[in-house]
Amino acid sequence: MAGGLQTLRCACVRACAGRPQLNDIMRFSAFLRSLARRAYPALAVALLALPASGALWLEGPQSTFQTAGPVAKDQLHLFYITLWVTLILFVITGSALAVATLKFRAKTEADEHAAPPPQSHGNPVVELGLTIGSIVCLLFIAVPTLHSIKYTYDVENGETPGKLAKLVEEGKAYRIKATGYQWWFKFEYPTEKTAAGSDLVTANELVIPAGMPVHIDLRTGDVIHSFWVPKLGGKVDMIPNRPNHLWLQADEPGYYFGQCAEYCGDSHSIMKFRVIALAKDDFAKWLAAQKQPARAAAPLAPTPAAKGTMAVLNLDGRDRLAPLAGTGDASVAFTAWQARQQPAPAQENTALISAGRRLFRDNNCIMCHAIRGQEGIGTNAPDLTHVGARSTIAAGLLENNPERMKDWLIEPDYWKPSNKMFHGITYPVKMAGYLKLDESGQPQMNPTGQPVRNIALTDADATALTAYLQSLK
Ligand code: HEC
Ligand SMILES: [Cu+2]
Repeated sequence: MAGGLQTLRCACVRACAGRPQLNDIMRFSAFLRSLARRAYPALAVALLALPASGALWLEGPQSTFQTAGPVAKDQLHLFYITLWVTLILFVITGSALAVATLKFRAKTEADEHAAPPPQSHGNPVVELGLTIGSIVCLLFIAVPTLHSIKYTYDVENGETPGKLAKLVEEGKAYRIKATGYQWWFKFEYPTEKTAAGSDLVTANELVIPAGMPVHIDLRTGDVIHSFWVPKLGGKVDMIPNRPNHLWLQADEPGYYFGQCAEYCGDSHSIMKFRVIALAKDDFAKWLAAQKQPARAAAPLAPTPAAKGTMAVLNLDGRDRLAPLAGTGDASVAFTAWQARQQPAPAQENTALISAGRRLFRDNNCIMCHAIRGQEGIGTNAPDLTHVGARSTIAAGLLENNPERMKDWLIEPDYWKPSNKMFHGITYPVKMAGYLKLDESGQPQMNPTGQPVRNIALTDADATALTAYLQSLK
């Protein structure tokens, strides 16, 4: 191999200096042949390993090959059209290349020295034929593409705000607003009013009616994000100062996995969400429960006595990639989600819950998070009014169970690097999270160079907060 590289180098040097010597060319082609001898087995191993590694498996929670609604179906159909056209072109040009290479290659020493064949320039039939052929191929792709763009943009017969409003009123379509934030999603229901008269708001788990087109207005609270539910449809960008929208429909009730699909900063890859599609009655029931203020499982406790020491998360044994319930099997996740909708008062510790509610109020949590009907009033972070009824926390990253929630509350930054709960929000308003910020929005440092804590929870604090948040069904 080293000899081969040496040959390559001197062939190049001579090629630049002038005409390469015949000797170099022959040694170089011998080198290429030896490379090919080694490459074939490597290629064969790679081809065998590919399906074994699962890379060619076309199923999974975010597979676009297992569609569950008309928009995703249309997009898959378009993919297949493009695939077939390009595959046929690949086979034709690939075969022509293979035939030319094999049939006309230099087989003997004499061939290597033979004069080049007569050169031809310009052949109107070939040139016109190739041009027309290319146009036909492009049309085969372009026509369905344009059709899909139109089809997937607007709910049928809902192309204008007025027409859409009529469909929504008649119960033929549904409307939702989704806003991306670094690194979570807010979902608003403009047609559903809470008892207090505000629009219903939730986060990270989008519940929709099944079997009905859902128009989703896409906005962003900061940078560009992109909304994508592979089995249902997308992806459309959420762009600052540019209202966008899409529609999708889940044909059957179920649990679907979504993902931000536009790089948006440190924790982009774990900016996920879920879509839960419910049958008509179940959806109505869910809406009625969500419109209720937060469940008051216990009153606000009096201010607690002196604090203990801050909790330190023992990182050993905490697997950042621990699978969520139902990852890969949406029906398990759906059942788990349904089971979370009902409170279980028998298993609740009301003293702990009231202490947690007090801690929530006293630790600034209320400035970022809303808990409707109780102390939380913030709107720049996920709405927690019914957080106990969600199946995931931290934008689809962690399973929502007491252990995981406590882990998250003690050290959010370990789970989601740079997240705004730990580092504080600086846009559109400045709000300190777990770290204290200086005037410019940077973390304040103490003399030893450590960031100053604004929120520091003890282990007992985190346990009580968890009990409180879990009770919010
Ligand atoms: C500076 C604003 C801020 C403060 C203060 C704050 N949070 Fe958060 N919190 C956030 C943001 C932003 C997220 C979303 C993080 C993400 O997923 O990227 C979040 C996420 C959460 C979640 C997960 C919600 C979900 O559905 O994914 C819980 C639970 C939570 N916070 C509880 C608390 C508690 C308890 C406190 C007080 C100890 C607190 N937060 C203080 C901003 C804040
Ligand atoms: Cu994003």
